[in-house]
Amino acid sequence: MPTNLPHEAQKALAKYQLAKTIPEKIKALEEALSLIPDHKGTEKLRGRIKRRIAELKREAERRASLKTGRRDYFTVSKEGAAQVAIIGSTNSGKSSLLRVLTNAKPVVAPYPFSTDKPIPGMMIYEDVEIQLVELPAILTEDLEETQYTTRSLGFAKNADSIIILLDGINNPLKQLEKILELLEETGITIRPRRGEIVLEKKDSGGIRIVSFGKFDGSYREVEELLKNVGIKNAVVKIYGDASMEDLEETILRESIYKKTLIVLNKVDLVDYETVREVGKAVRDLDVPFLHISVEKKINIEILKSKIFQTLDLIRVYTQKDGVVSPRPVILKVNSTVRDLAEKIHKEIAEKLRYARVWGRSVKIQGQQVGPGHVLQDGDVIELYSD
Ligand SMILES: Nc1nc2c(ncn2[C@@H]2O[C@H](COP(=O)(O)OP(=O)(O)OP(=O)(O)O)[C@@H](O)[C@H]2O)c(=O)[nH]1
Ligand SMILES: [Mg+2]
Repeated sequence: MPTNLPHEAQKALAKYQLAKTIPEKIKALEEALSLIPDHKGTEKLRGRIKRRIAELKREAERRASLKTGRRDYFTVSKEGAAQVAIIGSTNSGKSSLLRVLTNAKPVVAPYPFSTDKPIPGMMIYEDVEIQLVELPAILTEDLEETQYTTRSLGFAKNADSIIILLDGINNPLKQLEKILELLEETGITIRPRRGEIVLEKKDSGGIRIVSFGKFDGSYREVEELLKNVGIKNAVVKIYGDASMEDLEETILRESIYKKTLIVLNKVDLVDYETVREVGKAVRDLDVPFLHISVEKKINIEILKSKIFQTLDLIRVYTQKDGVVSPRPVILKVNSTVRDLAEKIHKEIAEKLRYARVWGRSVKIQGQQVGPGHVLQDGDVIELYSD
């Protein structure tokens, strides 16, 4: 953030920090934008403010649509181990994909907008049930926003992960670019974060930095930046590998990270060069990529396992008196024996003493471990409590 912002612009940004409602926030940012001169040095900041305004407007629109009662029709109750939202432009093959991966039978049609509400289907991957939800198209064939864009993206924001399905025969790179913009405006980050900054505003005590990782800014720079937007007292907590840029991001917006898989469809009609180009663009984002053809059944089995991998889940199996349960318990990656116990029953967790584990997380099969032991996919666990 340039430090020589006009005083009035600084005041407007400070007002934004204090604003409580969305209209107040939009007003303060629009004011700031009008007061920040447009040149090379302010380009990034202006861009950020513009995106944040768009995001706030979208959020306001979403809330308004909830009020008018359109909510129920866009709600799908979560079932299975996780919910995955399928988004994309119209005719990209979302319904076709849902048909091959799940038990659902949505309409597949060559004309646009054949799906006008979220459609759930259950995918079975080995012994795990994963709910996939096709969302109405977020882009038209001309890659413009649709009447569903806001609601579909609002839905995706609440899902456990996202599949972006690109139509290989309709300028996929442009599609990707548009979709990334829309996600950003919705406050969804799909690039894995190297670091995380948490900003806790306080009433007194000045600026303090607490670092649990690596940070490229100096104390003075942080203080200057925060002063610029009217924050005089705060604790800045840094986790992992973070930069001054990340701090600016934290100040202006509140986006959430979503695990995402980007899939290029209709490769039966696409030349190799396009597949390569799109693949490269996606890899530059550090997001997993796969090319498929639903029609010709190319890479469908691989897609299933990628969906499971992207969710970062593990399956573990409880054992009681020597009998292993045939149904897995689904946990997040890095879950511990304690997490498992909590998932089964609060009381079991409270009385948990130790466990015996068979599988990849232990060196000796049947090893005795404490509640803090980290489990791995496929482990078998017998819990011992008081
Ligand atoms: N050649 C080819 N055509 C495909 C493939 N997948 C889907 N299609 C065709 O693309 C058209 C659109 O498919 P849908 O599954 O209805 O697309 P959608 O994304 O659900 O579209 P809307 O819900 O209408 O936005 C249909 O004519 C499909 O047969 C594929 O892998 N290859
Ligand atoms: Mg459809």
